Amino acid sequence: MGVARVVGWFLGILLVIASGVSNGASWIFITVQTHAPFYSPAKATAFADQPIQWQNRSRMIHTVTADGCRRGGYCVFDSGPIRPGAHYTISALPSGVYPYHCSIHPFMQGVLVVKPARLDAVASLGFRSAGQEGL
Ligand SMILES: [Cu+2]
Repeated sequence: MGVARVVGWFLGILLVIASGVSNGASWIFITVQTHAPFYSPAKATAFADQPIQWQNRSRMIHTVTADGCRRGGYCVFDSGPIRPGAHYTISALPSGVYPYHCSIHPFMQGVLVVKPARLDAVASLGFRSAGQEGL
């Protein structure tokens, strides 16, 4: 009886964890803080169709600014000031590697790696085979 109850509890907890993961998997969360790593995780990986949200958990204003903005290149994203307790969300990004920083505190640096969405991968396969037919 005791064992069955423990097993039941365990399965229940597994269910809760599994449902939490399935809901959470569609979002990537990055914490913004005043101590290293300033963006946690410092290197985050997402699929192209996953929303990414930075949450400012510090008591200072920060930004999430793609390095390209600083170098006068293609400015993929720039949050502008994110107040304490506020957040910044990007709903989707093309696949690529995006180093970024805080424009107020340039020593705050992070990297966002965006992988192709699985749907994109299927679509590109279809496109490739269609192109071969035309040759
Ligand atoms: Cu900052």
